[in-house]
Amino acid sequence: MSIARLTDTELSDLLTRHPDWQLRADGLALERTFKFTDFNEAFGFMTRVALYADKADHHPEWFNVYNRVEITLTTHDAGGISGRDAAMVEWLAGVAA
Ligand code: HBI
Repeated sequence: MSIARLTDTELSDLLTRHPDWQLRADGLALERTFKFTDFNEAFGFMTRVALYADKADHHPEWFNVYNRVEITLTTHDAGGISGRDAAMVEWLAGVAA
């Protein structure tokens, strides 16, 4: 299924609103590192994100070690960053304030 990519303006506005996120060097994904108190907090966060991802049918690329969770968002079906990634950035802003 092909999904539309964000326009340059939409992407720029998103990154302005959410400065914790960076654009990957190839411009095809968004990246953010989350730091928690300990592994228990980090994994609890990951559990919430997993349930969101399953419901939204939109899955992060992520890495976890102890209290650190690195999340990369891209839409494979769009070959870049789509509204689904933007929606997840907005949702995550409320989860890990
Ligand atoms: N997650 N990040 C991401 N990108 C996708 O294109 C995607 C997904 N999860 C499920 C999904 N696509 C399904 O629609 C199938 O296309 C795999």
